Amino acid sequence: MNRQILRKYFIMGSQNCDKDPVKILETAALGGITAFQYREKGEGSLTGKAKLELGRELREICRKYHIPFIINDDVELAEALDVDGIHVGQDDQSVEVLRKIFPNMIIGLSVSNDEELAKSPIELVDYVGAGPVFSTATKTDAKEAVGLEWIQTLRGKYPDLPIVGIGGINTENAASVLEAGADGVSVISAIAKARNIESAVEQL
Ligand code: TZP
Ligand code: MG
Repeated sequence: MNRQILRKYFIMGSQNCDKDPVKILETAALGGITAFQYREKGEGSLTGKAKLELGRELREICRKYHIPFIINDDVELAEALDVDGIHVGQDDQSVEVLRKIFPNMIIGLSVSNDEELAKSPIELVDYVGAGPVFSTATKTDAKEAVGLEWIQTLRGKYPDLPIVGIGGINTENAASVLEAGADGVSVISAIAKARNIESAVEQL
């Protein structure tokens, strides 16, 4: 995987949007995001046919702008939307199973601490999501913030592993995440809720 796709990695589902998700993604694409994750999850999120339909529209935008489209933990949609990648957490579909089903797909895994790292098949994933770096209100069941130290620790242990920071990252603190050793920043609210989406993406 080209690690540069992690540089400005936008994550979004309809539950994160105060306006049309399709417009938000298109504006973010124009602004220069390098990857997109469709994460339809949590309170107010779509399911079933509605989730699929929105996924199709967002998939099309990513094709148009040549942005990798990654689905959050949904094997069915991974197939239906012909995605570029799938991202899973520690309690989701196992990476071992995913790698068997999708030998060539980008697979991302969230890793929040040493205990999770110890049971993670790092050799099977293309990148890890490290965090929450800072505290966040976006994910109600997010773990305690792990700080920049967790990025530094992971980078120290895995000099060549593609790493993207997540959680509470914004235009003010993004540079510190890169300085700590991450290849990029993944954000929800810093883009989805930005007053000027294009300039937010530029500043990240
Ligand atoms: N996983 C850990 S924190 C988080 C996810 C999905 C939410 C990040 O949202 P924000 O708005 O960028 O803090
Ligand atoms: Mg998950």
